[in-house]
Amino acid sequence: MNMPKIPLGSWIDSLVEWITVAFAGLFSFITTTIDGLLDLIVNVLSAGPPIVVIVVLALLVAYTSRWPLGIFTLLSLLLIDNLGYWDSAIQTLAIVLVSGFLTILIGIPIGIWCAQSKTVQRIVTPVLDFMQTMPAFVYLIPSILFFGIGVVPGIIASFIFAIAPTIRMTNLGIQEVPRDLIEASDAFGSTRGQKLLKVQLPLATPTMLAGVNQSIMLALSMVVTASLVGAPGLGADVYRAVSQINVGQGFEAGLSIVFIAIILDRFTQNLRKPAYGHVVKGRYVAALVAVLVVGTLLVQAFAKEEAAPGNANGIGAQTNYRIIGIEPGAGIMAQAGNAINEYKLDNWKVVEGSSAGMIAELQKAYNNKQPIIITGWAPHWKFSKFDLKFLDDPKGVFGGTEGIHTIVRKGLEQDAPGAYKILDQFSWETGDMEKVMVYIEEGMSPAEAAEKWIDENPDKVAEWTNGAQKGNGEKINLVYVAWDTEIASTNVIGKVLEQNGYNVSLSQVEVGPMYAGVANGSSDALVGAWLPSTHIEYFNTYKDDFVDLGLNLKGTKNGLVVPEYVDIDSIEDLK
Ligand code: PBE
Repeated sequence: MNMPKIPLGSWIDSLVEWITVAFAGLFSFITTTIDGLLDLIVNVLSAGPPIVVIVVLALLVAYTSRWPLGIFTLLSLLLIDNLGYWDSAIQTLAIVLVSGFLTILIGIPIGIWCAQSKTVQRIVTPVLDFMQTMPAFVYLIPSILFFGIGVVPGIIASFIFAIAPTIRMTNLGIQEVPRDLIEASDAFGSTRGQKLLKVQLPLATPTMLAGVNQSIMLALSMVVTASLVGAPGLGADVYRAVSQINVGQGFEAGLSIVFIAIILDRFTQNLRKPAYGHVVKGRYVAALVAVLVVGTLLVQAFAKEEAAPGNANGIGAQTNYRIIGIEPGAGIMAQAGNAINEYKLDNWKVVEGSSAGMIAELQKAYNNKQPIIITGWAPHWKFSKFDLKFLDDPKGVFGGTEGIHTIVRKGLEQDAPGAYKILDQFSWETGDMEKVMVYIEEGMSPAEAAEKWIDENPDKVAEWTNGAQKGNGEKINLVYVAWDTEIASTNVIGKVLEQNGYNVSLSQVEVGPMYAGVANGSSDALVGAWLPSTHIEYFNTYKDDFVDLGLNLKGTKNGLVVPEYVDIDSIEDLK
């Protein structure tokens, strides 16, 4: 029997779309609040020279967790600073602290409620199970739509992923309060509130804090994931290292995360009973920290008044000086970085994330007619769906028009001559590729779209397969990055190879790994080498270890792209 597919995915899509519109006000409120909170923490931590902040933090950790951990904190933070990851570490710390704060703010009341009502507990428990088992990646998708690209969707996703232990342990802690103590407090006629505040919560505190500690550690484990949607910090450093295959940088940033994890873990474990609590009372230390924080903020507030940036209504102020970028390893990201230098756009930054995240952000801005600047490339379906324009690039930083090459591993010609020939003869035009992209954008799966295009263009395909010997089920692996252009081309050529007797698999990877995979022979080919400028670094790194089969498409273009309604025309206008 042929059961129709239940359209669960499209129901969720419509639901999310509806929520995005209906609660737009709420979401922008949340975004502003969280952003503000983060800025606050980052500002305080980056106020003085790193050494001062590091010493203060080390003293604080020593106070709660004894001097050896204080020394460890001192040395490890100094090392982080020395390696050049201090700013990232501050960002990461701020992200984790805000997620932790939100978990306490929301998790503890829910935990208390669960402890007080069996019905609530029965509803909440499976929800928590669901939240913890659903891959955290999935939360990123609606988060981008609701909160836009940047750190906020990352925090929200971390928060959803991390809140469960706080709720569970609060509930558990309160339920574990011995019956006789409850009976005693009842016998003395205490109200529910008194019972909760004076008996249950104090006795439950150690268990609750164990939950908070776990939540914070879970939030920290999310920082790399969060960087996919543009959250800055050590997570982004790790992601960038993967994207560019930079082993050393990956290790350094990873090590910094480990240090921060150890420090945060011990610190939160000992917060309730500071190791030197008998020497100085906890509340004095807390008061001192509060004075330091507030003092720093006040000083900064005064200092800022004077240094207000130039044009308050310019495109920079309207877009928060953000250029919405894509995967950190993409060639266009390096070009955008160069553009910032060449055009002296000192205030501007390029937000790292993913192509899909960039599109979501574009869609959102476009719907609200808000100004936005993205890193964009053609061919791309976005030009047929939205009214967009490239900003002029008088200095030629984005390399003018170029093309896309096919690159195969050494030895493919001998091992699978037919496949080699087809890959070599593969060549099409921007209009062809655009068609496939539009089919996909309209809802077809990439494989279906590729098949449809192949059915519609038998002549072109015949030229590619002309004279190629049929395969005998040999395995061919194609690597690609999840850029719309490469999704289209790789699926089309993959299908063609399959129809010619090859057993084709496609692997989606990051940019660096795409090149490295073909160079070390673990993958057979890639059809997404943007040359001569976009991928020149990768190309030069690996060029001796693979075979460049030349162009499969001409006339591509990279640059900064804005919607037509944004009234600037050149990158120079960003100044
Ligand atoms: N792109 C699309 C890629 C190549 C394909 C322009 C985003 C890049 O910048 O590396």
